[in-house]
Amino acid sequence: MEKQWWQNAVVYQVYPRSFQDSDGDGVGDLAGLTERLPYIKKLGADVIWLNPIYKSPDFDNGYDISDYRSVQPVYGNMAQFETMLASAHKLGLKLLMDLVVNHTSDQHDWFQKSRQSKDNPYSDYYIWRDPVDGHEPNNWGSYFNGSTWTFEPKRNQYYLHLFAPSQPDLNWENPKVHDEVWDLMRFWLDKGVDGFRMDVISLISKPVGLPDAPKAPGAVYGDVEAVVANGPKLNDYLHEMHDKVLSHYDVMTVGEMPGATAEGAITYTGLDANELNMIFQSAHVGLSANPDKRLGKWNDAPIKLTELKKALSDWQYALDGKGWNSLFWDNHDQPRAVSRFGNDSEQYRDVSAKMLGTTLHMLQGTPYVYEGEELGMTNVHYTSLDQYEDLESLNAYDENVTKEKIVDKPTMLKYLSHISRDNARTPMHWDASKNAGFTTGTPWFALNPNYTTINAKEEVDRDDSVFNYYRQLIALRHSHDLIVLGDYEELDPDDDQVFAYRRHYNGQTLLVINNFTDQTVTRDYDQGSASEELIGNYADDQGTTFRPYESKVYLFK
Ligand code: TEU
Repeated sequence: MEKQWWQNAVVYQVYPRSFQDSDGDGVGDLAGLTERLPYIKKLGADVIWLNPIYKSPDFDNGYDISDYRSVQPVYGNMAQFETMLASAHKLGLKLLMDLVVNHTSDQHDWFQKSRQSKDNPYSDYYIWRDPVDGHEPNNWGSYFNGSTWTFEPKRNQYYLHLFAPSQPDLNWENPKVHDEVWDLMRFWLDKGVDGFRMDVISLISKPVGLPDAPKAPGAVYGDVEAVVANGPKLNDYLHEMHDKVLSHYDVMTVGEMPGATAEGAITYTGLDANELNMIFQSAHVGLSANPDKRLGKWNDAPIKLTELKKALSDWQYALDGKGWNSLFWDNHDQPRAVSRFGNDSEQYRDVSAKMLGTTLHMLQGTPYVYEGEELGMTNVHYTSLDQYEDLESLNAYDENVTKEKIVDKPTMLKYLSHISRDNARTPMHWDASKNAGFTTGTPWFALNPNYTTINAKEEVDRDDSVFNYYRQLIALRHSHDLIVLGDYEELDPDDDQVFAYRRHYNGQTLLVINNFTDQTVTRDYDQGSASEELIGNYADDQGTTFRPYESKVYLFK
């Protein structure tokens, strides 16, 4: 198959609330993003994925939409959206919107009507069930803790919400819901947007009969993902979406798919699947899950390199020639990459951030850069609960410490500081001035104090910065089909210090060697006979010696 534009692309993710404020209200906005487009262009990205900017009561920072066709006033208005889109296009940047259609906000007009009675035009837009023996209809536990069911006295029924009670799940069994979604997609596509990132799209088709989910020992609720992900009609729904909407536009799509398997991914992203272009799967970011299943992601244990290599390599092999990978270290739901997979100490932050960039950007797939990752921004290292904003983090604390007493307070605070989504949500560091140039007002969320040393102004101007290293990685991808399309060969999967792999394409070979430790190690992959060294994160080359977090990429022709 001919190379597609989205295979060659690098995506830059903008979390609008924390990117750039233009009017001093402390919240990032569309006009602020417009001002900063040249920065994204300078980095060399091709596409922007913009987290939700729609009208929302903001219980989950925009993932609870109350009107799909209007802009959240704090972000600006439709005219400012259109200006931003036109400016992006003028610079040659494409724009992906976030499509959140597993659920709406409970403030959405559809839900406001649906909850009134069992016989109004919106009654079946959501998933309603009668109580069973006076209780919830099944044992499902929500992603944001507690039951997935909330009782509505007006209907004498429960409604389903896989996330917060303020995020009721849409009923995809109802064809009217499909038509509503296709319409709202066309609304944005007709404005000229270039595609969608689809929120938890693997969860939209619920299993027949909504059976109980398996429960971990000692858990109050069942593991909903195990029974809901990749539901029976998911392929049909995605096919219909492609047929009725996507196939009529030249767009890019990426489905966020909790619970994805490689076999499933091939059916969704297969090159002839006519469903999605690629998915986000979370094998590598899920590795730190707590062995006590009740605690889910909450843990601070280090990740074993051999497991990380396996998670990434399995997906490289599985999709090669059959589907397409999305490559990411972090996003608005994950801690900062350098703090989690690298080393954010003063000594190693810079070099380990570059090493992580090298590891990821030389793989097969479409790389995603989350705002600030290109600067090596770090976790914020909070120590007290009142510093957190994110409902997932606060609910998890409440459940695990206060209600169920599974862990004590200091332990949970350690977990939060390691893995909370808030680590990624502190405002962007533009310069060393007050509030990092993010706002002239009071920021909605406190900045990471290290902005005085880690910021875009300093890095854009310095040749050997993380920013300029990412720029080179992106430029390399754009100039080598080998990096985009080459097949993948992992070297020494049992090596627990170095992640090395080769890529092969049209008689050329790429050799990528990354030292994931703070030790100096020696490795010989015959790099001495390479045609050239394409990139490395130390100024000089010491042959088979790899200094702490050293990365090298060689081309053999
Ligand atoms: O996240 C989906 C999801 O599965 C999250 O619960 C994820 O596992 C968790 O945040 C990891 O810590 C998407 C969005 O990306 C997220 O921001 C939303 O809160 C969520 O859906 C609900 O819309």
